[in-house]
Amino acid sequence: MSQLREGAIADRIARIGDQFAINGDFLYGEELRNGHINTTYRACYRTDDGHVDRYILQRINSYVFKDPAQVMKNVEKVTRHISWKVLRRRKNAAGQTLTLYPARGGRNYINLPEEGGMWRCYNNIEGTHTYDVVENTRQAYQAGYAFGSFQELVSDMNPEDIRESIPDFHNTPKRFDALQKSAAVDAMHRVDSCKDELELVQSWSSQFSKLVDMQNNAELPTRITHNDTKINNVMLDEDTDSAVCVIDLDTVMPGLSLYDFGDMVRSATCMASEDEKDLSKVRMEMPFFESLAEGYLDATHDFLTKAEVDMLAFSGWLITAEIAMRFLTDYLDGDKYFRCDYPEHNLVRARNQLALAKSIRANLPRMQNHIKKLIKSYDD
Ligand code: GN1
Ligand code: MG
Repeated sequence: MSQLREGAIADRIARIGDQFAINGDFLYGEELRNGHINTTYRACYRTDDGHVDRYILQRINSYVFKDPAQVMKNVEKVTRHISWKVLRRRKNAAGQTLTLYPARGGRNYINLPEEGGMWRCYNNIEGTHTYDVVENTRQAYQAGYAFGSFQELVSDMNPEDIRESIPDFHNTPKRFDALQKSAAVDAMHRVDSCKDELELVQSWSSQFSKLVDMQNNAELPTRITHNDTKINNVMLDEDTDSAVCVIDLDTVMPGLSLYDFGDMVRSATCMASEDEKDLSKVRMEMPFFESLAEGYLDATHDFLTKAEVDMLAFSGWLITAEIAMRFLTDYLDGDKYFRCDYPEHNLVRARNQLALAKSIRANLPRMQNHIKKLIKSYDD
């Protein structure tokens, strides 16, 4: 990340910052490139009394989020509810939760067509950092604890207040249907390069509807969930690596707790990044899974149902297969959804996630046993 004091991007960051309730002189900006969807900048200002204040400026991708104003309504409610709860519970929690800054015109966001659309401004959570890939079991535990705590924090919100920001976001059978359609259309003439991957996914497809079927039969509760629980969406204290808060709230909506847990298994138990081409490095590490599950259950065992607990291990495999399908669909469609750095990027990611899904699948019995052991320890 380079600090930009002048030039086209620095000018742009300063221009966008001018639209928000920020006080001080613009010092520098930097682009944060760890998400696949939104454009994110950090902007630094020097205040009159000599402090340096940092803010996050973010453009909401309107190809992905068809109704950004609705996304912002959700985000406003969730950030306020969490701030209310955390500030009442924890001393010195000011600045440790996400807060939106007012924009010119009276909203917490502003439409700037000349800057590509809708922008918002958050506080920068100071004294924290994120990891793009997990490095040790402590980080895995903290990620599980952070997202489990998030589920508790939003559990007393009114679900009717929160709208679906992306319909059928984690509907795995629909993701499979979309992939098949894209393969049939083959708009970019890419199907020949991913025949094996399509075959593998096809061979797994009878299991894709498991969780949505259970939800439709009311065997699993619908909760307000995060839906994008990647390890790099957890802010950890930069000295102690303890979880401080979770970010990226655009997909907070009614859903299944299991997809949240599953996405953590996907992103917090493998030491290789989604971009890794050497598939021999792509595997689930059992000790990371054990710590992750422990952190998550420490925060959630009081309220999870037995059916949820029973499906935790399975959910890790399911969402990894789902995301592989989403990357593959985008590859076939011509890379419209995920930010790509080169033409086969989505194919590389899909292959990587399929390798990870295979590794998780091979470990399911061990994962299941570990969950049972943990659950028993709370009963003892
Ligand atoms: C996207 O924005 P980011 O990078 O946190 C995607 C997630 C995927 C993830 C895969 C809104 O998340 O669903 O799991 O990429 N977000 C959206 O890395 O589609
Ligand atoms: Mg995201």
